[in-house]
Amino acid sequence: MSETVIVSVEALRSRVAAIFRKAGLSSDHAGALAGVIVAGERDGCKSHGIYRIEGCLRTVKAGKVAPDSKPALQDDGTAVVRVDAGGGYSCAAFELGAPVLAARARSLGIAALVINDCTHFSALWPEVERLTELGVAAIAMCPSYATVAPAGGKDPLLGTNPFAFGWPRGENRSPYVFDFATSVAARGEIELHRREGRQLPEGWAVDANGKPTTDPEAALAGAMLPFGGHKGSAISTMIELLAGVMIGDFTSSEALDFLGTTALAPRHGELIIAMSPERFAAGRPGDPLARAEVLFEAIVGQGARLPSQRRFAARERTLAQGIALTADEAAQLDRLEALGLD
Ligand code: NDP
Ligand code: PYC
Repeated sequence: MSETVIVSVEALRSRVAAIFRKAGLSSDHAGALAGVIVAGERDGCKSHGIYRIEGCLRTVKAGKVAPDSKPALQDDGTAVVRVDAGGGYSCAAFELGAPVLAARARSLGIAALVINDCTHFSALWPEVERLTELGVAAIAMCPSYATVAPAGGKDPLLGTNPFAFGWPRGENRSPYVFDFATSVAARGEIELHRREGRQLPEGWAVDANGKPTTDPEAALAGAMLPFGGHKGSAISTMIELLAGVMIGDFTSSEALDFLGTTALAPRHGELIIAMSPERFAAGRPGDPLARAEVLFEAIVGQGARLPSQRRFAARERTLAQGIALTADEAAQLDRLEALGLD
């Protein structure tokens, strides 16, 4: 077994933030990026963990993300709250908009946060989880860049378009959260298979000729497939419409045209909808949070697990014992620390 290096969550966060600051990102962006990347390692979500640092740095070096943009809140008191990310990474824009979104959802029952003109590479569960901490249920979605063929087709058109949902369960329980790519697997998973020299499971992708493949290189050069055939394809198309067309931002196809490569983090927008269960259930019998618990207990009672249960267990473990990095990952981190932007 290859050696591992144990690092605490806090120590890793400060090392990753320092790498980003050294590469020219403002402290706000560096801290927000380090927060989501290290949350990925902490929770055992490697496809959006530290391996993403290099792609973020490449995007800065290519001049395709504004390293010191100041996200700007546009709030006219209505149900649609907007943050213009100014071409910067999305994470700081979300941090600015989230408290306003939650407060608006609590007062109106429902509200949406539109993030425009952001560079986006991260998982969405940190966002819906944050909103559950603010007492609201939330749905988050965004396009990506065109890498997925619609069901029945063979050419990349849709993105891996992530879709996440969170439901608050009070202070003493972890929220109900799911978050998945609308492709069979996230592109990050395919990239990790490529790096580790592993074949893909069948059904993930087709090669450039539209033939099924388990070779990660051929999959990256061909097209990924939507999950659930026509059903995933339709959900992914909905995300292009709601979180691309409707919010006046790039679709996945336009994002790829803008960037010209999938080697950098894509520029587009994001849509997050927050709802207050108490406001929706007002005047109806039963407490919605208590009724939700009955449902969760019935799921778990059959021996099934709730989504994010694995993640929360990983979090408990790493917060107590630290994060185990492989020797390669530790060496890569050392190399990145020695680098500046050049
Ligand atoms: P997974 O298939 O790994 O997991 C999807 C969800 O299903 C998770 O919430 C997971 O919980 C849950 N789950 C998995 N197995 C079970 C089970 N047996 N029972 C109940 N629930 C289960 O995710 P993907 O590979 O599709 O996506 C990974 C990440 O990639 C996501 O966080 C997504 O946001 C991100 N992504 C980001 C993109 C972007 O453009 N920014 C594009 C595409 C993806 P658990 O974690 O506990 O296993
Ligand atoms: O893993 O599919 C992915 C992805 C695309 C952009 C960010 N993550």
